[in-house]
Amino acid sequence: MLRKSLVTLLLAGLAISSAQADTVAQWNFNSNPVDTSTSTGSLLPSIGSGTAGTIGGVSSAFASGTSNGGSSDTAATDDSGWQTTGYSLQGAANKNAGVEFKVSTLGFQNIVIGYDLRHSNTSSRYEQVQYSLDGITFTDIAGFDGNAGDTWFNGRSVDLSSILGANNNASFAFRVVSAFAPGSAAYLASAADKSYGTAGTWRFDMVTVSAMPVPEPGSYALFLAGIGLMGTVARRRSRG
Ligand SMILES: [Ca+2]
Ligand SMILES: [Ca+2]
Repeated sequence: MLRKSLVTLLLAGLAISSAQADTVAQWNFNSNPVDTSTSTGSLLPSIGSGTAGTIGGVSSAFASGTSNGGSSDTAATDDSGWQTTGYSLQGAANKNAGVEFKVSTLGFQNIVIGYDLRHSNTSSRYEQVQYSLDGITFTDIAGFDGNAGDTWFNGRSVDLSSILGANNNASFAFRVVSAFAPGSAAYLASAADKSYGTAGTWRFDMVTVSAMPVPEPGSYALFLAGIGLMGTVARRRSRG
């Protein structure tokens, strides 16, 4: 009888540790309801809640999420991406122009950011991802190289599980901004045979925040109780 309840308790514990990541928020930028134009879309999250906006003088519109190979969005029709342009002048404002997302991670831990991004020929080749724990101060966390023009780079992923302050945080935010080429003070164009230009575009799709639910205190207690009972049984057996 005791052994049976121990097994149940341990299975409960295993269920906690092997839980699947949840999608906290996601933007597919598609019109809701769908219409017949990819140049219309939505900045409201398609899953969860949060806000999306531009920074550093960047302007935005909507454009096809399927052209040039397309993003990972599986929408069969009316698949839009979030088109951004008006980036910083050459040699100016490194890591200041791009997009910003605010997503509360209350109730979640082990935060992972993902996105798809189409680089135009003359857009900044280098992307810098930054996170914020207070929505005000942003810190570099990962950089990406978009080394081709008119091309989608899908599945960008940044694991923030080592940033404990990102867990369970109502003020969590992140940015993707244009960055100078490494070791230089100039933007490089995504296409090798083109020059960087402020009219270059970055087109985002499937911006996603995923995470693990913070286990309920009760589940932890159950799991620890199970381990404790196992220890007691083992000690009794070794004495017997
Ligand atoms: Ca549309
Ligand atoms: Ca889309």
